[in-house]
Amino acid sequence: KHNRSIESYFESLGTGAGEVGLSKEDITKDFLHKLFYHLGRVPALTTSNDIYTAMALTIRDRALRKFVRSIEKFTQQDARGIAYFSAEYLPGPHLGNNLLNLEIVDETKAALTELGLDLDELLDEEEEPGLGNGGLGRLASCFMDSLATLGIPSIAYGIRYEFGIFKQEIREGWQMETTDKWLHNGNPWEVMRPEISYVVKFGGRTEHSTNGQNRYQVDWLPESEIKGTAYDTPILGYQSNGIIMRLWKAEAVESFDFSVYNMGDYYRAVEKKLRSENITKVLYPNDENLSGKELRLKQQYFFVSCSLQDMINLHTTQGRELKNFHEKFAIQLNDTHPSIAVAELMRLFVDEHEMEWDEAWDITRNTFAYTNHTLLPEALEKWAVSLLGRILPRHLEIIYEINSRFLEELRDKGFSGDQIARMSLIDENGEPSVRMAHLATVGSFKVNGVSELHSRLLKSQVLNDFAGLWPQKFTNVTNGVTHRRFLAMSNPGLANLISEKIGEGWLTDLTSFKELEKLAENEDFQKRWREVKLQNKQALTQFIKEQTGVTVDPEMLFDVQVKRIHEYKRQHLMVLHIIDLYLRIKDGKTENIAASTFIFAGKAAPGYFLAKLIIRLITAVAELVNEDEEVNRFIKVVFLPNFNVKQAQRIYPAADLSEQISMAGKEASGTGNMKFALNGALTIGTLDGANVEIREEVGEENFFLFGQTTEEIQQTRNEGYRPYQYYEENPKLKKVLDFLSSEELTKGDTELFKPLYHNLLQQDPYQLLKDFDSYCSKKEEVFKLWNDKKEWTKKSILNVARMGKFSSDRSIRDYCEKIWNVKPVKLKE
Ligand code: GFP
Repeated sequence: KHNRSIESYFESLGTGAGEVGLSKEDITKDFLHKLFYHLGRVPALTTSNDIYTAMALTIRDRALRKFVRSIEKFTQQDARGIAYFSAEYLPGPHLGNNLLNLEIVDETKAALTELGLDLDELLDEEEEPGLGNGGLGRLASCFMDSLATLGIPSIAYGIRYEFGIFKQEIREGWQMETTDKWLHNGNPWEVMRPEISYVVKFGGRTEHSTNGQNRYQVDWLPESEIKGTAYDTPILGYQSNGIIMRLWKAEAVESFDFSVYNMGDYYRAVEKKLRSENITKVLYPNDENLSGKELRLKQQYFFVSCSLQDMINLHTTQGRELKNFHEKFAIQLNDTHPSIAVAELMRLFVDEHEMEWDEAWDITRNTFAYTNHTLLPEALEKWAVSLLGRILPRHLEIIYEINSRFLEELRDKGFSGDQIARMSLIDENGEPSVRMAHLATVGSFKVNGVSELHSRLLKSQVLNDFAGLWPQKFTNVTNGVTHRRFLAMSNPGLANLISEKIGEGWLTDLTSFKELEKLAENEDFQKRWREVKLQNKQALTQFIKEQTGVTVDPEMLFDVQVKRIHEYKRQHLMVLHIIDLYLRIKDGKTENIAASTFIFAGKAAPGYFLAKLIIRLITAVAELVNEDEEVNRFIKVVFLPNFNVKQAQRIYPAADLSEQISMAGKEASGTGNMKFALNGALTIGTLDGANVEIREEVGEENFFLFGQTTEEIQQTRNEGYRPYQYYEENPKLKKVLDFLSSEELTKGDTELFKPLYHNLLQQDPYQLLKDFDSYCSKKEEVFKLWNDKKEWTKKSILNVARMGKFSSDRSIRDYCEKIWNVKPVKLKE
């Protein structure tokens, strides 16, 4: 291609032609330019979306400029690059974050003010890409932020879903799903790359032969082919350059099947095109039974194949040999969703690039690393052999080959028949299926969990046999969150107060928050800390009013649980306690209750009946409580519809208490727990996921711990847990549970919550009833402490001061050191 440096190209374009300035004047000029020449708007007809789009394009230019610069530096450094493979991303709105990272918030605000426009209104205008379900996708995006900030050469590969996670509305108390049209106004942040596209095959059969050079050759004769085209979004780092998020969109290889078209069957030709595009149409919601979801498997394979072909292309066009592939790239598999990549890379090496199996396997196994995010058996992906063989016939052969060699190795090492059956890539119980977590484990050089506890349980439970075989392969990287988005950007009040005291170094080094410890008891600082919190609560109060019509009092304790709705996360445990409070207030026993607003938000998978019923329960309790004059002086309940990143950014800064109450052993890490604590909320939580480490860091005296440990849960189960016994023996709990079928709560439809009631009394798989008392008594402590403003504030400050570990910068440094073996490249200009 060319070897002139990008810099010299820009120079040859003339002074400043390649540069985009960062001053207020530069921004104004470019913004108007975009509005008139790019969008072709005249002032009288300009809509607020036009204004937003023009500003987004103005800022994107600057982001791309940074990205181009980093590509050049990375190329010069010749460092190992990281490819992050994730079927989900939740980047959140880009504009505000890019302004922060470019350090031009004030300049942009001033430019807009001069034009009579308001930056906050513009920020509100942005539709966020909902390309993920929850924690997993948001983690991927936090990692992008840190990769970019730390200067790690990296690329984030994924799927450009046309419809992301559904939009949630509440109608008559129930969750209703509507489609998410995040692209309906266009997407100014992405750049379509028609020249970067790859063909992906599906179905058909394979043909085995020996070619002219006596080489065993397999040809895959597919039934159909689809083209994947790259859409690039620059992701900036703070005071650093940028990386790219490359998402693939599916298209027909040819827009029309001309043979069909010529025969006059126009509609069939169009239909074929539409069918191809279906692959990237929609994101699958979590917690649905995916088995048999052919389209989901196709999505996974589609994005993985495009990404691997792209990487091979990047590698070879730079004149490198494939045998060095693993030295130049590490691929991080974000859960099992992209794990078919192990078989695909083997296919590309062996079938398309004529590499010998052993060499190909060696390179493959030194390229991939796998992150596990859950121990829930229903979430560990398996694909029926029959389905996989029909969609990806060649991959099934490759998986069988990998498996037969692997099982041979186990036999040689003297593993028992039982162990071998357990470890096999093929599950022979019932309908034979491929265990994707086993494929990912066998095909990776490292496997990690996402918190200390989770990594330990991963080794002792789900992947126990593998940990015995390859102890060195297993490691832990505790999750982290970007404190730039979740504090600097979304809580400017607190960020400014902190910077005033300790400077701005924390933006790239969160451990410097330690310095705040000495201010924890300073009265003046405490006062200002509380003022900031109150302002944030006032802002949320207004938002709650707009969204739900409910008026809340910002002086009340804001007690918050926001996350996907799932039984294991136990939103309903919080509800049982609220019912208990309601009944106490009705009985006139209001002493010791701190006036509280309970705030919930989160989506339930559309097919997950009990999760949707939990939402219905929350809204029923909310209605009952909020309308009752006797009660609503003490408590209010709010369910905020359509939880997403944008909303999260309003909620965390305003929370006083963070609810992290999952059953121990079920939440792999949690990241909301970190975002709350970072914003000064105290946590009530179990010893689950990263709660354990948060408590260790902030100090046990600054954390409200309750509930059984993982071991105790297991013991309860072993002893034969009988939830009904707790119901019978605990009058308070009985009263609360019976209330679920009361006329008052159900407005006469007393059957409404019976499924939940029976579930709790008969199985209670997440042991709510057993943990109920412990939770309630911890809440008493919370109420007591809330009345002691100084103590509460002190603990709040100490929580923030000790959050250093939970920056995603630390997580990414851990990945660099423990897994990828790469060093951050300092790119600061
Ligand atoms: C999953 C796990 C969480 C974990 C994230 C990121 O998130 O415990 O923090 O992945 O590792 F369950 P969700 O999809 O449940 O939100």
